[in-house]
Amino acid sequence: MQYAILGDIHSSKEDLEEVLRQISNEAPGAIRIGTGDIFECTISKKDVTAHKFTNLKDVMILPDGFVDLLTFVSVRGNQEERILLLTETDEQLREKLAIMPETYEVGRAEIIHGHQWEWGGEPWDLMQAETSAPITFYGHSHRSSWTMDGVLQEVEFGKAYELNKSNILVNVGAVIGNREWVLYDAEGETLTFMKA
Ligand SMILES: [Mn+2]
Repeated sequence: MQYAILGDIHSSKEDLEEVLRQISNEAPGAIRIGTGDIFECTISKKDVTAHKFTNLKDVMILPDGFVDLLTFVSVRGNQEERILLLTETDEQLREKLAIMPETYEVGRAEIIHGHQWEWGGEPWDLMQAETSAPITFYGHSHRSSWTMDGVLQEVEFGKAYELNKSNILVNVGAVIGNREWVLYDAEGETLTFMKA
């Protein structure tokens, strides 16, 4: 089974369309899965108050037709969590956000947004990850990268890397701006970074 893993879309409809087009061309049979931050929340973390908005459009970017492109499962990111925290409405989209899982399993891999982990340093990066699967796909920092046993590996777009070990962490990059995603072949145990 092949999986097309994509995330950090941040409501960028054009970038998502380009990535979905490439997935359809390069891996038409792949199951698409999101790593979260599908939507962009327009209220920053520091501006969050107890006030509850009753209109989703007041707290998020929602381009026309964007939701129609979201035909795949996604784990939730910090953007979705903030949108939920800020709103109180029976709009159907809010319910869709509320049921997004925190993690999702595919083959021997797990998918998580990654904001749950410890981030920091200069430049800002992942400090510590708590993983439970041999292979973990995440996002959050908008940088395509991967490590095996904590050692940073090369990233060449379009090249298939073998995942013959455990303790593998894969940052799938961002759809917004970079149009990056990852193709994971669970049978052949390969990983290919892609860029549309
Ligand atoms: Mn994020």
